[in-house]
Amino acid sequence: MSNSRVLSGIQPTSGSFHLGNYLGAVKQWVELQDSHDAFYCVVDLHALTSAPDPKELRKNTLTSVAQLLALGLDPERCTLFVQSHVVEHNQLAWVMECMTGFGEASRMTQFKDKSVKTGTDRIGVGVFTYPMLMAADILLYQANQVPVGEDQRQHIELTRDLAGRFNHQYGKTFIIPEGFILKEGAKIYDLQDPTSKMSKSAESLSGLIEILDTPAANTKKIKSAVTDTGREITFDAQNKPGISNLLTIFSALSGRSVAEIENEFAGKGYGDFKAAVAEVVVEYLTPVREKTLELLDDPTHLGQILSRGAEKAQAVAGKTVRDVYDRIGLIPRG
Ligand code: ATP
Ligand code: LTN
Repeated sequence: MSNSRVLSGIQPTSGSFHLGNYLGAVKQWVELQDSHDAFYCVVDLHALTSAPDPKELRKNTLTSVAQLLALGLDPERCTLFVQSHVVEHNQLAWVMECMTGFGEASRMTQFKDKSVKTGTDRIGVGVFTYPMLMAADILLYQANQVPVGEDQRQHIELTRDLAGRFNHQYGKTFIIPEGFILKEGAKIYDLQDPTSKMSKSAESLSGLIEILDTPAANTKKIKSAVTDTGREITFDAQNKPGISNLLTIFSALSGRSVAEIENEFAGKGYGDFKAAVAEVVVEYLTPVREKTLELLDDPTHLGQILSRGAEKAQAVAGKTVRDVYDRIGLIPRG
């Protein structure tokens, strides 16, 4: 393991992660555990910006943790914790808010998009300050790299600006993190609308492969995936987005190259191909689903893992906050 540190977070905003979350984010997290000092958090405070039902939030937080473990995060090889268990996130977030310009925060596209949809009167202030909490998540741990999807690039830029601004004003305190923006190839599209990304906010769930859905449900969704005109199984994102998306999924989960799969299915029909994709997906996800359910059956064990994760995280975060408070002139309690 190198000394290089990575940190990333995922929101507990649904009852199951989907295949896009896994192939676009969590799969890389699992790989980075071996090469980096890795910190991963389930960002429940960020999830509050969508005003979740308390019972749902509790359930989704534990289910997120269980899925991350089932997908391959290993508490012996990474630090896995829940954001709200480490109070330093809120402490540093406030300092970051005080260093961010109103105009600067107003230019964040995620906020702009959401305020157009919700209306500026009704949008929560938490959506506005979301990027400063995210900056705190990253800077607390002195992370060198932050593995995220393309949609988070602007937030990473803000984090870098804030870290630089703080260092300039108060002396070198923070490592300036680099985005580790995941490759376009890791983007998975909706099975029914293969030009839009697979997303839990899609209008219909029929194009979404959920990690925790039953094998029968996922098989059905794959078999009714939209395909393209023509009959060849070839990768052509422009003209054959449906088949290309299924090829990406098949390849990522089987570890076989797209060319190899194209060869195997030369001369065969879409029906055969979709049945094979369904088989690979079900074979991959069934043990993950079973492991997740097994972990959820033992909340005491999950609690112990999270408690140890929070302790390890807090040891690092506490040190950063003490240093920051001291530099900005907050006196210690004594
Ligand atoms: P929403 O669209 O409602 O914002 P989402 O389903 O895209 O939600 P997020 O919680 O925003 O999920 O994403 C969690 C992680 O999964 C992020 O790192 C994101 O980049 C990644 N991710 C989400 N959807 C996809 C996808 N279709 N392909 C690849 N990566 C994805
Ligand atoms: N905003 C991110 C989730 C997130 C995050 C972080 C990612 C919150 N804090 C810190 C990386 C580092 C998202 O919506 N995917």
